[in-house]
Amino acid sequence: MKIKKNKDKKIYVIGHLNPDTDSICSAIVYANFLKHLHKHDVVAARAGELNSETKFVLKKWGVKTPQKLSDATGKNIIIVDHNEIDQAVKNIRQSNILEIIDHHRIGDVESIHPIPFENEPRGATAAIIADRYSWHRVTINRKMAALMLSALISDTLLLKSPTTTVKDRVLARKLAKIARVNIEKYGKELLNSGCDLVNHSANKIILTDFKTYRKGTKKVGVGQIPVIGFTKIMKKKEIILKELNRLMKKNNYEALFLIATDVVDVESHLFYAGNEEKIKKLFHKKIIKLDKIDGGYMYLKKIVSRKKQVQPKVLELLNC
Ligand SMILES: [Mn+2]
Repeated sequence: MKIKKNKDKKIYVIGHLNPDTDSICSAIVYANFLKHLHKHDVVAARAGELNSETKFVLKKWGVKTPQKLSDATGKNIIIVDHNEIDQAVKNIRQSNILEIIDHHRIGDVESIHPIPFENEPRGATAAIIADRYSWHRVTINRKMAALMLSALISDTLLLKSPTTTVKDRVLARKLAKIARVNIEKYGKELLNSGCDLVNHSANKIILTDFKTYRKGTKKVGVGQIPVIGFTKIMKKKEIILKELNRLMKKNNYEALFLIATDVVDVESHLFYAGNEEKIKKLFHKKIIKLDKIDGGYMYLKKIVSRKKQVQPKVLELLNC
């Protein structure tokens, strides 16, 4: 691997493609942290367009949208909230990765030099960064606390996801105090702001929060959409299944999934396209089929976390 001569001295802190609130807020709060440690050439960046929930958060707290980085070639990069090449900004292999902070499974991002790599099963990457502020005695101001709390609420669905740890709950209370918000009230407002996606096209519903997982040449993809109640998404079940099948064939996926998660009642419906026998064995749930459409969907009680509850299962599809 050869790195192009690096003229850009800046350090970009950047989250994953199809960025969510945690990816964007983690980039902002970590860039701010490094500035306090007198690293002034650090900037927060993003690998794609903001979703409506993240737009709500940045607007509410008067925070500037991070600059978009479309190609990492020759850049100094700090990766937050992911560590898989398929989820990273384009040409991450041609960049100089300086550090990784994440809360997902260990993926396939490689570095050239030994680098700090902190990965902890926490509710959000922003929670790991909040701890770092404390260790280094960097003050968390109101804005930073609000962004950290927003990321934590977003990734854990108001601390209801099984990814939420005891440390996260304690941290959320501390951050809410600094941000001067009521967690429940603000949390509901935040989660509501992300639930208009269901009104868009099937393509956008599937791909707005979409992750690809790869093993060798095989790959599976999982999108997730937050909803309040399943009425609206169920009206679109035909076009969603058709689009899942189309995208799977077009991009050579083994299988494609869409998790529609009710952020209030903490339950999901999982739509799929792919080998039915294999998918059935993964979840042991009743599959509902539609007339003349491949794929189907199932109801998943109490299942809301892609990384903890769905991804480990769908990855098994890549083992055979
Ligand atoms: Mn995250």
